[in-house]
Amino acid sequence: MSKVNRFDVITIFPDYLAPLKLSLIGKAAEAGLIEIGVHDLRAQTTDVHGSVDDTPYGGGAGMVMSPEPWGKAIDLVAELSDAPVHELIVLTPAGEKLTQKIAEELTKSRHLIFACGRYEGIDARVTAYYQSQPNFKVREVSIGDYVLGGGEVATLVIMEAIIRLIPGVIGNPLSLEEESHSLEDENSTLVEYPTYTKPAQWRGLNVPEVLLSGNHGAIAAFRREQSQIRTTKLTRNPEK
Ligand code: JFE
Repeated sequence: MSKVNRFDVITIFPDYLAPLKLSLIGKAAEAGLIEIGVHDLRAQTTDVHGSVDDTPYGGGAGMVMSPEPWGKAIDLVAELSDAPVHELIVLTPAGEKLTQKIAEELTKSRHLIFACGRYEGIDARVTAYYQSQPNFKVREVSIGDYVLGGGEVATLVIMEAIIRLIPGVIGNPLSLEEESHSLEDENSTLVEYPTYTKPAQWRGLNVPEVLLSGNHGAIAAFRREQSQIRTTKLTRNPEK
C-alpha cells in the first residue's frame, strides 16, 4: 500500500539533483510511477542579487537562509499536488536519523517536499510555521552523524531509499520481502549474509560448497550462521 506519487525538491543547486534522472529513480519517473520536480529557491527571491541568506541574529559565524524565499517556494510546490497533506522533509544534521523504518513510513505519504538548505541552515521559523499548518507534516531528518555542506546529497539518499520500495520499481518483490523482515528493527536483527555468483572459482577463491549443494535447509542454516558472524563483528546484537 505505497502511496507516494510526487516528490518536490527545493534547492539553490538544482544541478546537484541531476542523478534523479538516472537508474532506478529515473526509470520510475519515466514509467510514470512517480513524479519529481526540482525547484530553484532563487526563483523566489525579490532583490536583483537573488539573495537567499543573511547574518545570524545573536551573532556567530556563517550565514543563515532567510525565511521568505523558503515560504514562497514551499507554498508554490504544495500546489503542485492535490494531496490533502504535504510532508515537508527538512534535511539537517540535527534531525532524526534515517532508518529503513522511516523510509517505509515516508512511502505512505502522497506528497514529499524536500527542503535542501545550505550555509548554516534555514531560519528556524520555517519549520515552526509549517508545523503549525494542518495540511503539512514536518520531519527534520539526518542521514548520519557527520556534517555535509547542504541537504542535496541527503535528499538523494532518502529518495533512493524510498523509491526502491515502491511496487513495480524493482522487478523483484521477493528480495524486498526478505529485506523488510531482516531490517524491521535495526538492533535486534541480523545483517545480510555474503552473496556469490558465477564463476564458482575466482582468483583461487571458491564459492562455499554448501551453496552449490541444492540442499535448501543446509543453505538457510549456512546463511544464518554467516549473518550471525557478521552481526557480531559489527557489535550489533545478534538475534537471540
Ligand atoms: C544542511 C551545516 C553547519 C549545517 C547545524 C544545510 N546528515 C547530515 N549531515 N549534514 C546534513 C545532513 C546537512 C543537511 C542540510 C546542512 C547539512 N548544512 C550545513 C553546517 C551546521 C549545520 O547545522 C546546511
